[in-house]
Amino acid sequence: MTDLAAVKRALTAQRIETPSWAYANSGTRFKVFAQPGVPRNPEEKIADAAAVHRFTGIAPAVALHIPWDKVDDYAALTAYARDLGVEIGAINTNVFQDDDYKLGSVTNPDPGVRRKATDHLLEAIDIMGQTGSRDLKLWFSDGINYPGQDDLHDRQDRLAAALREAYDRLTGDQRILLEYKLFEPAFYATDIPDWGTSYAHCIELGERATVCIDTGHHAPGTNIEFIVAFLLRQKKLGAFDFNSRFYADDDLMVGAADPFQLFRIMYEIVRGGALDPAYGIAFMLDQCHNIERKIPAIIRSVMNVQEATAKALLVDRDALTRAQLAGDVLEANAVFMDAYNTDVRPLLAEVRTDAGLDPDPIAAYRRSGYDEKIIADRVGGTQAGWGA
Ligand code: LRH
Ligand code: MN
Repeated sequence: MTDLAAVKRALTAQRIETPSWAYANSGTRFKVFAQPGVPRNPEEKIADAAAVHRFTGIAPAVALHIPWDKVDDYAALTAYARDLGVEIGAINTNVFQDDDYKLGSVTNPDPGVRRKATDHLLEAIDIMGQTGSRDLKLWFSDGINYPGQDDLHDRQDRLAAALREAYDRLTGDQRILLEYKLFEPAFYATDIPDWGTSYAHCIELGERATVCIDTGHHAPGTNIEFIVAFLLRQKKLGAFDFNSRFYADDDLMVGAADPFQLFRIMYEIVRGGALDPAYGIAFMLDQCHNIERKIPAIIRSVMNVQEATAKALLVDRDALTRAQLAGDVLEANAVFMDAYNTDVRPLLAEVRTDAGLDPDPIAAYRRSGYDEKIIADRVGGTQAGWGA
Protein backbone atom coordinates (compact mmCIF):
# COMPACT_ATOMS: atom_id res chain seq x y z
CA MET A 1 0.00 0.00 0.00
CA THR A 2 1.37 3.51 -0.86
CA ASP A 3 2.43 5.64 2.15
CA LEU A 4 0.68 8.97 1.42
CA ALA A 5 2.65 10.86 4.08
CA ALA A 6 5.88 9.75 2.43
CA VAL A 7 4.52 10.80 -0.96
CA LYS A 8 3.70 14.26 0.40
CA ARG A 9 7.17 14.59 1.97
CA ALA A 10 8.82 13.69 -1.33
CA LEU A 11 6.69 16.22 -3.21
CA THR A 12 7.45 18.94 -0.67
CA ALA A 13 11.19 18.24 -1.00
CA GLN A 14 11.14 18.28 -4.84
CA ARG A 15 13.45 20.86 -6.50
CA ILE A 16 13.16 22.23 -10.02
CA GLU A 17 15.72 24.60 -11.56
CA THR A 18 14.38 27.18 -14.02
CA PRO A 19 16.44 28.61 -16.93
CA SER A 20 17.22 32.34 -17.06
CA TRP A 21 16.79 32.33 -20.86
CA ALA A 22 13.17 31.13 -20.69
CA TYR A 23 12.21 34.50 -19.14
CA ALA A 24 13.70 36.37 -22.12
CA ASN A 25 12.47 36.81 -25.67
CA SER A 26 12.71 33.73 -27.88
CA GLY A 27 11.30 32.45 -31.12
CA THR A 28 12.14 30.59 -34.28
CA ARG A 29 14.13 31.47 -37.38
CA PHE A 30 10.91 32.85 -38.78
CA LYS A 31 10.01 35.30 -36.05
CA VAL A 32 10.68 36.37 -32.47
CA PHE A 33 7.54 37.86 -30.91
CA ALA A 34 8.86 40.26 -28.27
CA GLN A 35 6.69 40.53 -25.18
CA PRO A 36 6.11 43.48 -22.85
CA GLY A 37 7.68 43.16 -19.41
CA VAL A 38 10.48 40.86 -20.54
CA PRO A 39 13.69 41.15 -18.45
CA ARG A 40 16.44 43.44 -19.68
CA ASN A 41 19.24 42.01 -17.54
CA PRO A 42 20.20 38.98 -15.40
CA GLU A 43 18.83 40.64 -12.27
CA GLU A 44 15.33 40.92 -13.78
CA LYS A 45 15.52 37.29 -15.01
CA ILE A 46 16.41 36.22 -11.47
CA ALA A 47 13.53 38.30 -10.08
CA ASP A 48 11.16 36.41 -12.38
CA ALA A 49 12.66 33.07 -11.33
CA ALA A 50 12.12 34.13 -7.72
CA ALA A 51 8.48 34.84 -8.56
CA VAL A 52 8.08 31.29 -9.89
CA HIS A 53 9.56 29.97 -6.65
CA ARG A 54 7.25 32.18 -4.55
CA PHE A 55 4.16 30.64 -6.16
CA THR A 56 5.34 27.02 -6.58
CA GLY A 57 7.62 26.62 -3.54
CA ILE A 58 9.84 24.12 -5.39
CA ALA A 59 11.89 26.23 -7.84
CA PRO A 60 14.69 27.64 -5.61
CA ALA A 61 17.39 27.75 -8.28
CA VAL A 62 17.97 29.48 -11.63
CA ALA A 63 20.42 28.31 -14.28
CA LEU A 64 22.53 30.95 -16.02
CA HIS A 65 23.83 31.04 -19.58
CA ILE A 66 27.13 32.74 -20.43
CA PRO A 67 27.48 35.27 -22.03
CA TRP A 68 23.69 35.89 -22.06
CA ASP A 69 23.93 36.44 -18.25
CA LYS A 70 27.42 37.95 -18.17
CA VAL A 71 27.91 40.49 -15.33
CA ASP A 72 30.92 42.26 -13.80
CA ASP A 73 30.29 40.90 -10.30
CA TYR A 74 28.92 37.33 -10.03
CA ALA A 75 29.24 37.36 -6.25
CA ALA A 76 26.95 40.41 -6.14
CA LEU A 77 24.52 38.71 -8.53
CA THR A 78 24.53 35.61 -6.31
CA ALA A 79 23.84 37.75 -3.23
CA TYR A 80 21.03 39.52 -5.10
CA ALA A 81 19.50 36.13 -5.96
CA ARG A 82 19.81 34.92 -2.37
CA ASP A 83 18.01 38.04 -1.12
CA LEU A 84 15.15 37.05 -3.42
CA GLY A 85 15.18 33.45 -2.15
CA VAL A 86 16.87 31.68 -5.06
CA GLU A 87 20.27 30.11 -5.69
CA ILE A 88 22.33 30.32 -8.87
CA GLY A 89 22.25 26.82 -10.36
CA ALA A 90 24.00 25.39 -13.39
CA ILE A 91 26.32 27.55 -15.46
CA ASN A 92 25.67 26.94 -19.16
CA THR A 93 28.42 27.54 -21.68
CA ASN A 94 27.81 28.99 -25.14
CA VAL A 95 30.14 27.96 -27.92
CA PHE A 96 27.43 28.08 -30.57
CA GLN A 97 26.93 31.78 -31.33
CA ASP A 98 30.37 33.03 -32.33
CA ASP A 99 31.38 33.39 -36.01
CA ASP A 100 34.58 31.49 -35.24
CA TYR A 101 32.55 28.39 -34.42
CA LYS A 102 31.05 27.90 -37.91
CA LEU A 103 33.02 24.70 -38.42
CA GLY A 104 32.94 23.75 -34.76
CA SER A 105 34.10 25.01 -31.40
CA VAL A 106 36.20 22.48 -29.42
CA THR A 107 36.13 20.17 -32.47
CA ASN A 108 37.14 22.84 -34.99
CA PRO A 109 40.00 21.88 -37.36
CA ASP A 110 41.70 25.16 -36.36
CA PRO A 111 43.64 24.78 -33.05
CA GLY A 112 43.26 28.53 -32.40
CA VAL A 113 39.49 28.23 -32.46
CA ARG A 114 39.65 25.15 -30.22
CA ARG A 115 41.77 27.12 -27.77
CA LYS A 116 39.22 29.95 -27.72
CA ALA A 117 36.32 27.56 -27.12
CA THR A 118 38.15 25.65 -24.39
CA ASP A 119 39.03 28.92 -22.66
CA HIS A 120 35.29 29.70 -22.55
CA LEU A 121 34.68 26.42 -20.74
CA LEU A 122 37.38 27.36 -18.23
CA GLU A 123 35.87 30.85 -17.84
CA ALA A 124 32.54 29.21 -16.95
CA ILE A 125 34.27 27.16 -14.24
CA ASP A 126 35.75 30.36 -12.81
CA ILE A 127 32.24 31.84 -12.74
CA MET A 128 31.00 28.72 -10.88
CA GLY A 129 33.58 29.54 -8.22
CA GLN A 130 31.96 32.96 -7.77
CA THR A 131 28.31 31.83 -7.86
CA GLY A 132 28.87 28.70 -5.76
CA SER A 133 27.43 26.57 -8.56
CA ARG A 134 28.06 22.82 -8.61
CA ASP A 135 27.11 22.22 -12.25
CA LEU A 136 28.96 23.06 -15.46
CA LYS A 137 26.43 22.38 -18.19
CA LEU A 138 28.06 21.68 -21.53
CA TRP A 139 26.14 21.52 -24.80
CA PHE A 140 28.04 21.60 -28.08
CA SER A 141 26.30 22.52 -31.34
CA ASP A 142 29.39 21.04 -33.01
CA GLY A 143 28.79 18.89 -36.06
CA ILE A 144 29.01 18.79 -39.84
CA ASN A 145 26.47 19.19 -42.63
CA TYR A 146 27.94 17.05 -45.38
CA PRO A 147 29.72 13.66 -45.48
CA GLY A 148 33.46 14.21 -45.82
CA GLN A 149 33.29 17.78 -44.51
CA ASP A 150 35.58 16.78 -41.62
CA ASP A 151 37.00 13.62 -39.97
CA LEU A 152 34.55 12.15 -37.48
CA HIS A 153 37.30 10.39 -35.52
CA ASP A 154 39.56 13.44 -35.27
CA ARG A 155 36.64 15.55 -34.08
CA GLN A 156 36.07 13.10 -31.21
CA ASP A 157 39.76 13.35 -30.27
CA ARG A 158 39.52 17.15 -30.22
CA LEU A 159 36.33 17.03 -28.16
CA ALA A 160 37.88 14.61 -25.66
CA ALA A 161 40.94 16.86 -25.25
CA ALA A 162 38.82 19.93 -24.46
CA LEU A 163 36.58 17.98 -22.07
CA ARG A 164 39.65 16.63 -20.29
CA GLU A 165 41.06 20.14 -19.81
CA ALA A 166 37.75 21.38 -18.36
CA TYR A 167 37.32 18.28 -16.21
CA ASP A 168 40.78 18.67 -14.69
CA ARG A 169 39.94 22.27 -13.73
CA LEU A 170 36.93 21.24 -11.59
CA THR A 171 37.22 21.60 -7.81
CA GLY A 172 35.15 20.87 -4.70
CA ASP A 173 31.82 19.26 -5.58
CA GLN A 174 31.84 20.71 -9.08
CA ARG A 175 30.80 18.40 -11.91
CA ILE A 176 30.14 18.35 -15.63
CA LEU A 177 26.66 17.81 -17.10
CA LEU A 178 27.29 16.70 -20.69
CA GLU A 179 24.23 17.29 -22.88
CA TYR A 180 23.63 15.52 -26.20
CA LYS A 181 21.40 16.39 -29.15
CA LEU A 182 20.56 14.37 -32.27
CA PHE A 183 20.80 17.25 -34.74
CA GLU A 184 20.44 21.08 -35.26
CA PRO A 185 22.23 23.21 -36.03
CA ALA A 186 24.26 20.45 -37.68
CA PHE A 187 22.26 18.41 -40.14
CA TYR A 188 24.51 15.44 -41.08
CA ALA A 189 26.55 14.48 -38.00
CA THR A 190 26.52 16.02 -34.50
CA ASP A 191 29.61 15.31 -32.38
CA ILE A 192 27.54 14.40 -29.30
CA PRO A 193 24.31 13.13 -30.93
CA ASP A 194 23.02 10.68 -28.36
CA TRP A 195 23.17 9.43 -24.80
CA GLY A 196 25.68 6.72 -25.66
CA THR A 197 28.23 9.21 -26.95
CA SER A 198 27.79 11.47 -23.93
CA TYR A 199 27.95 8.44 -21.60
CA ALA A 200 31.18 7.18 -23.22
CA HIS A 201 32.86 10.57 -22.85
CA CYS A 202 31.67 10.79 -19.23
CA ILE A 203 33.16 7.38 -18.47
CA GLU A 204 36.42 8.43 -20.17
CA LEU A 205 36.50 11.62 -18.06
CA GLY A 206 35.69 10.27 -14.61
CA GLU A 207 33.12 10.33 -11.82
CA ARG A 208 32.58 14.10 -11.93
CA ALA A 209 31.17 13.80 -15.46
CA THR A 210 27.51 12.88 -15.87
CA VAL A 211 24.96 12.85 -18.68
CA CYS A 212 22.30 15.56 -19.13
CA ILE A 213 19.11 14.36 -20.83
CA ASP A 214 17.29 17.11 -22.73
CA THR A 215 13.89 15.55 -23.42
CA GLY A 216 13.67 17.34 -26.78
CA HIS A 217 16.94 16.02 -28.17
CA HIS A 218 16.02 12.51 -29.36
CA ALA A 219 14.87 10.88 -32.55
CA PRO A 220 11.07 10.51 -32.64
CA GLY A 221 9.98 7.32 -30.86
CA THR A 222 13.02 7.16 -28.58
CA ASN A 223 12.24 5.45 -25.24
CA ILE A 224 13.69 8.13 -22.96
CA GLU A 225 12.72 6.36 -19.73
CA PHE A 226 14.90 3.42 -20.80
CA ILE A 227 17.85 5.83 -21.05
CA VAL A 228 16.98 7.15 -17.58
CA ALA A 229 16.81 3.64 -16.08
CA PHE A 230 20.08 2.63 -17.77
CA LEU A 231 22.04 5.74 -16.71
CA LEU A 232 20.71 5.58 -13.15
CA ARG A 233 21.92 1.99 -12.90
CA GLN A 234 25.33 3.20 -14.08
CA LYS A 235 25.23 6.19 -11.70
CA LYS A 236 25.88 8.43 -14.71
CA LEU A 237 22.66 10.46 -14.86
CA GLY A 238 23.32 14.01 -13.69
CA ALA A 239 20.51 16.16 -14.99
CA PHE A 240 17.47 16.79 -17.11
CA ASP A 241 16.64 19.66 -19.42
CA PHE A 242 12.89 19.24 -19.30
CA ASN A 243 10.65 20.42 -22.11
CA SER A 244 8.32 18.72 -24.57
CA ARG A 245 7.94 18.45 -28.30
CA PHE A 246 5.67 17.13 -31.03
CA TYR A 247 8.35 17.00 -33.73
CA ALA A 248 11.94 18.21 -33.06
CA ASP A 249 13.60 20.41 -30.44
CA ASP A 250 10.38 22.40 -29.99
CA ASP A 251 11.23 23.43 -26.38
CA LEU A 252 7.56 23.52 -25.39
CA MET A 253 6.29 23.32 -21.80
CA VAL A 254 7.36 20.02 -20.25
CA GLY A 255 4.47 17.57 -20.13
CA ALA A 256 2.41 19.61 -22.60
CA ALA A 257 3.05 17.38 -25.61
CA ASP A 258 3.37 14.02 -23.84
CA PRO A 259 2.40 13.93 -20.13
CA PHE A 260 2.43 10.11 -20.18
CA GLN A 261 6.10 10.12 -21.26
CA LEU A 262 6.94 12.53 -18.43
CA PHE A 263 5.17 10.18 -15.99
CA ARG A 264 7.16 7.19 -17.29
CA ILE A 265 10.41 9.18 -16.91
CA MET A 266 9.56 10.26 -13.36
CA TYR A 267 8.58 6.69 -12.48
CA GLU A 268 12.11 5.52 -13.35
CA ILE A 269 13.47 8.36 -11.21
CA VAL A 270 11.29 7.31 -8.26
CA ARG A 271 12.05 3.62 -8.86
CA GLY A 272 15.78 4.45 -8.93
CA GLY A 273 15.58 6.35 -5.64
CA ALA A 274 16.76 9.47 -7.47
CA LEU A 275 14.00 11.96 -6.69
CA ASP A 276 15.48 13.16 -3.42
CA PRO A 277 17.64 16.29 -3.98
CA ALA A 278 20.35 14.54 -1.94
CA TYR A 279 20.72 11.99 -4.77
CA GLY A 280 22.05 14.85 -6.88
CA ILE A 281 19.99 14.88 -10.09
CA ALA A 282 19.47 18.44 -11.34
CA PHE A 283 15.87 18.68 -12.58
CA MET A 284 16.06 21.73 -14.86
CA LEU A 285 13.67 23.20 -17.35
CA ASP A 286 14.99 24.25 -20.77
CA GLN A 287 12.16 25.87 -22.65
CA CYS A 288 11.25 28.79 -24.90
CA HIS A 289 7.90 30.54 -24.52
CA ASN A 290 7.57 32.09 -27.93
CA ILE A 291 3.87 33.06 -27.91
CA GLU A 292 2.64 32.53 -24.32
CA ARG A 293 3.30 34.67 -21.24
CA LYS A 294 6.57 33.33 -19.88
CA ILE A 295 6.20 33.27 -16.08
CA PRO A 296 2.79 31.54 -15.97
CA ALA A 297 4.12 29.09 -18.59
CA ILE A 298 7.05 28.23 -16.33
CA ILE A 299 4.77 27.91 -13.30
CA ARG A 300 2.59 25.55 -15.35
CA SER A 301 5.68 23.58 -16.36
CA VAL A 302 6.78 23.18 -12.73
CA MET A 303 3.24 21.99 -11.92
CA ASN A 304 3.36 19.50 -14.81
CA VAL A 305 6.55 17.97 -13.36
CA GLN A 306 4.90 17.89 -9.91
CA GLU A 307 1.83 16.09 -11.32
CA ALA A 308 3.94 13.51 -13.17
CA THR A 309 6.02 13.00 -10.02
CA ALA A 310 2.96 12.61 -7.77
CA LYS A 311 1.53 9.97 -10.12
CA ALA A 312 4.88 8.17 -10.22
CA LEU A 313 5.02 8.16 -6.41
CA LEU A 314 1.51 6.65 -6.31
CA VAL A 315 2.46 3.55 -8.30
CA ASP A 316 1.67 0.58 -6.00
CA ARG A 317 5.20 -0.86 -6.17
CA ASP A 318 4.38 -4.04 -4.25
CA ALA A 319 1.43 -4.88 -6.51
CA LEU A 320 3.50 -3.99 -9.57
CA THR A 321 6.40 -6.20 -8.54
CA ARG A 322 4.04 -9.07 -7.72
CA ALA A 323 2.41 -8.85 -11.16
CA GLN A 324 5.78 -8.47 -12.93
CA LEU A 325 7.30 -11.50 -11.20
CA ALA A 326 4.13 -13.49 -11.91
CA GLY A 327 4.39 -12.58 -15.58
CA ASP A 328 0.91 -11.07 -15.34
CA VAL A 329 1.34 -8.59 -18.18
CA LEU A 330 -2.13 -7.07 -18.06
CA GLU A 331 -2.17 -6.70 -14.27
CA ALA A 332 1.27 -5.09 -14.26
CA ASN A 333 0.23 -2.60 -16.91
CA ALA A 334 -3.06 -1.96 -15.07
CA VAL A 335 -1.25 -1.17 -11.80
CA PHE A 336 1.02 1.23 -13.69
CA MET A 337 -1.89 2.92 -15.48
CA ASP A 338 -3.94 3.20 -12.29
CA ALA A 339 -1.33 5.60 -10.95
CA TYR A 340 -1.16 7.52 -14.20
CA ASN A 341 -4.94 7.84 -14.36
CA THR A 342 -5.12 9.14 -10.77
CA ASP A 343 -6.12 12.81 -10.49
CA VAL A 344 -3.32 14.12 -8.25
CA ARG A 345 -4.38 17.75 -8.32
CA PRO A 346 -6.23 17.58 -4.93
CA LEU A 347 -3.14 15.94 -3.38
CA LEU A 348 -0.86 18.67 -4.76
CA ALA A 349 -3.28 21.37 -3.58
CA GLU A 350 -2.94 19.88 -0.08
CA VAL A 351 0.87 19.77 -0.33
CA ARG A 352 0.91 23.45 -1.34
CA THR A 353 -1.52 24.47 1.39
CA ASP A 354 0.56 22.55 3.98
CA ALA A 355 3.57 24.52 2.73
CA GLY A 356 1.71 27.82 3.21
CA LEU A 357 1.23 28.28 -0.52
CA ASP A 358 -1.90 28.93 -2.55
CA PRO A 359 -3.27 25.57 -3.78
CA ASP A 360 -3.53 27.05 -7.32
CA PRO A 361 -0.22 28.76 -8.22
CA ILE A 362 -1.41 30.02 -11.60
CA ALA A 363 -4.53 31.70 -10.16
CA ALA A 364 -2.42 33.12 -7.32
CA TYR A 365 0.13 34.48 -9.79
CA ARG A 366 -2.62 36.11 -11.85
CA ARG A 367 -4.13 37.69 -8.74
CA SER A 368 -0.67 38.97 -7.65
CA GLY A 369 -0.48 41.57 -10.43
CA TYR A 370 3.22 40.70 -10.93
CA ASP A 371 2.78 40.50 -14.72
CA GLU A 372 1.12 43.91 -14.85
CA LYS A 373 3.86 45.33 -12.61
CA ILE A 374 6.77 44.14 -14.77
CA ILE A 375 5.00 45.37 -17.91
CA ALA A 376 4.62 48.82 -16.29
CA ASP A 377 8.14 48.91 -14.78
CA ARG A 378 10.25 47.43 -17.56
CA VAL A 379 9.96 50.18 -20.11
CA GLY A 380 13.01 51.30 -22.06
CA GLY A 381 16.35 49.57 -22.24
CA THR A 382 16.99 46.48 -24.36
CA GLN A 383 15.00 43.35 -23.76
CA ALA A 384 17.01 40.20 -23.12
CA GLY A 385 16.85 37.25 -25.44
CA TRP A 386 16.71 36.72 -29.15
CA GLY A 387 16.60 39.97 -31.13
CA ALA A 388 13.02 40.83 -32.04
C1 LRH B 1 20.44 23.29 -27.03
C2 LRH B 1 19.95 23.55 -25.61
C3 LRH B 1 21.05 23.70 -24.58
C4 LRH B 1 21.08 25.15 -24.24
C5 LRH B 1 20.24 25.79 -25.25
C6 LRH B 1 19.55 27.02 -24.77
O1 LRH B 1 19.35 23.02 -27.86
O2 LRH B 1 19.04 22.57 -25.26
O3 LRH B 1 20.70 23.07 -23.40
O4 LRH B 1 22.31 25.67 -24.13
O5 LRH B 1 19.29 24.80 -25.61
MN1 MN C 1 18.94 21.78 -23.31
